[in-house]
Amino acid sequence: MLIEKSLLKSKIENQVGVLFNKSIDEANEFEIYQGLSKALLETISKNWLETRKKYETGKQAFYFSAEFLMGRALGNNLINLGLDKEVKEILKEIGFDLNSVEATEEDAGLGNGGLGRLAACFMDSLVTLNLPGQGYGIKYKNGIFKQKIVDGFQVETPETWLRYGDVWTICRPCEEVVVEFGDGKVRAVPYDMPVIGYGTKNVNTLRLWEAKAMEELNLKAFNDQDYDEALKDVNAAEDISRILYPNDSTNEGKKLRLKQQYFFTSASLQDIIRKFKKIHGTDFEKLPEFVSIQLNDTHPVIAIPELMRILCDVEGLLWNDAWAIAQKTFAYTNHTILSEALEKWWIGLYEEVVPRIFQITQRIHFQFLDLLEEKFPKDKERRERMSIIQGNLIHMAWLAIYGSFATNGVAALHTDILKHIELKEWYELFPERFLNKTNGITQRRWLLEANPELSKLITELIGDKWITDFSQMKNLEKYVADEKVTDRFLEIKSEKKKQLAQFIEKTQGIKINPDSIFDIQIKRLHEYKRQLLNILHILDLYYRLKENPNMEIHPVTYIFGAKSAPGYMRAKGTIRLINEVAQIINNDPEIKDMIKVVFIENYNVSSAALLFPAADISEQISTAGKEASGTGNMKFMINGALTFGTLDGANVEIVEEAGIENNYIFGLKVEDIEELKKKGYDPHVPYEKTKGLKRVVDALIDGTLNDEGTGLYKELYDSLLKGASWHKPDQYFVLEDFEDFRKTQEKINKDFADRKVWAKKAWINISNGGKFSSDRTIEEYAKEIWKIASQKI
Ligand code: 26Q
Repeated sequence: MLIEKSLLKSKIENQVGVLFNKSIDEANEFEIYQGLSKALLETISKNWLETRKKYETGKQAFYFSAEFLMGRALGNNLINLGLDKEVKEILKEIGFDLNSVEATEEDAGLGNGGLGRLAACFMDSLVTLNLPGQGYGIKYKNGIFKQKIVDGFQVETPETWLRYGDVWTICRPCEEVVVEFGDGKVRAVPYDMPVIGYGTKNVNTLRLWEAKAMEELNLKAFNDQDYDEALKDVNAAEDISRILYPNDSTNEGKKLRLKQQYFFTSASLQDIIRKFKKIHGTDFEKLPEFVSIQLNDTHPVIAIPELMRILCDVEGLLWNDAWAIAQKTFAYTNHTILSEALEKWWIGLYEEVVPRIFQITQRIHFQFLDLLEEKFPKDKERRERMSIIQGNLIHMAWLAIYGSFATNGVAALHTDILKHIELKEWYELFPERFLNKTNGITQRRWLLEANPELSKLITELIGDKWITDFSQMKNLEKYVADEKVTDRFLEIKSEKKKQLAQFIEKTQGIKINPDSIFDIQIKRLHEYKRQLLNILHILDLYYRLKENPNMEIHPVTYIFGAKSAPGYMRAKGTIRLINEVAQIINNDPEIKDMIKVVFIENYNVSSAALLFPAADISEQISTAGKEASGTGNMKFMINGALTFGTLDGANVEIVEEAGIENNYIFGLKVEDIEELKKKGYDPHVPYEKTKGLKRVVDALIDGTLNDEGTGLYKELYDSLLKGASWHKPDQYFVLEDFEDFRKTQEKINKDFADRKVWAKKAWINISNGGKFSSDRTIEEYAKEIWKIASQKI
């Protein structure tokens, strides 16, 4: 045991005293949360220090990411420390309920969605595997916005997780560094968050940088009573780490965003180099032997020219030597093929923000042109397609591939599309650099913590090794014919559905039937993810039920959760549409609760933990080829939901593992779409010929539905049938896939009735989820890319 119960209890009392000068009986739940967290931090502090020292001398991997979507820390840390039961008892003794105490913690929402949450799962796996790996990012003062739904519309309000500081992070003032921009310098102040592993004493670090002005106040201006001027530099500096950009799929070439990227990568590299020099001196050829840096998408790719600057300008290396080092140090992960998401910076802006880095980027660009000329002499078209600087745009993905030793996709299908379609010519040039690393998720948070009931059953059957070796899940498969087991699964599922129903009633005021099918789509709102297809089908089902009240269906509850980028009108229109359809259906007495529609306000990591375990159906319905991997699909699977999806991203591997017959696959495949595009796709064809489709599409504009004069629904209608200069109509094939979607939903509805058969399918999914642990993913990165080995303290 890490700490005796009585000692921990007195530490909590002590911390509540230190922090708030209160006795336990005076403290409220939030104060207990803080006191308890500080007591835990104190408990692990020696191990944390020891881990840092242990890692110092060997090779380390650094995960550079603009986003870490950590969610809440306390519950997860208690479980990983094995202290959850003890602390529950301690709190009970002093008159508190652990769940209510945990609920006072704000989510650390320092990410948009999949990419940010992946980084958080990776942190958990790295430490649990005792791997010397550290995260580097930004300590945003405001994370992803809080979503309010007002009259069905999304309204954004600022998120303020740091309002009362964060008890889990510690400031390290003496490791501050200075980052220089074209218009002046700022200080980067490091804050460290401990990353606590499961069943290990190792404690890893997530280092987040906060931007501060060189001077806290312009005193002269202040004395002259020019108060705006007095704080001008302070605000300009602090703006850099003020807010997370809420875009997750469109590249906005904003100056502040570029500043954020340079700010955290420069600070992190300076930190890494300083520590390297302390141990190895100036023997920089050795850098790749001791340091691997993973670039999480293109957001931190400016690190490549920044390392060149540090090595050449500061440390005095020759260009060619420095380049060889940089190329062997960086690896790059691609998370998207959507062209609108690929980061490109306008050279004018880039030069203004980071003038020296611009010169270096230009030199890299010319050097790459020389290489191309050598390999493909006089191939002008190829040169134009592959140039790092194209016209007046800097193409960050090209810089990443050229400046690194590895480029990976995040699911098998995605990597194939990169190699053979999107990055075909790059693959031709550097075939040995391309790798696949199928994403994973941590079973500690998404099963052990989120679904203790199912976890208990699993442990009873196969022991608890699965918690750190998820391939053990396969041992569950032999119970598939044991009805005692599958019945228990059904009971647990029913319990999780009741818990979610309670939450929904409390937070949304909607009563739902726990015996209905829980059909859940939770993810960022984007056209390619096709929430529109889902809601149009629900509307069609509603109309069919109205026409034919005797139609036999099993009751279904359709649940959505999604944030839209604030400026993304079609996504916002879809949210409004979902909410309006929900209003209509939920309040129609003729429907007699056969269908219900719920939109979960402010979907985040904490509500996700309630949603995944309660699902019967996991909606993964993206246009084939568009979803790089998906990770929610994996969280549903290991909690016994069946996938209703297209053959896209990691869905392909999910059905490979669990069997296509145990899931519901529909719709166009990547090849079908290629072919259809070649033939020429006209969405008016399915619109006219698919029974009932015209009715629901027309409802967007014929007055049936009301967007309160915003034009949002007309915009959705046009996206399906009219297109625009920059895209063809229905570029995501919503109308073409409608019929198969409906047919497959009908099959699901019928199949659900046979509870025993359904339970077996769910059980097979659970038993075959082993591959989708982020432990497996991280082991692959560690062995094949970073070449690091575990270092247990
Ligand atoms: C880019 C430029 C300017 C501002 C913002 C951005 C930006 C920010 C976030 C672009 C993309 C993102 C996030 C992307 C993301 O979450 N991608 C998802 O990554 C997951 C993990 O690999 C995959 O499972 C998903 O398929 C993929 O969509």
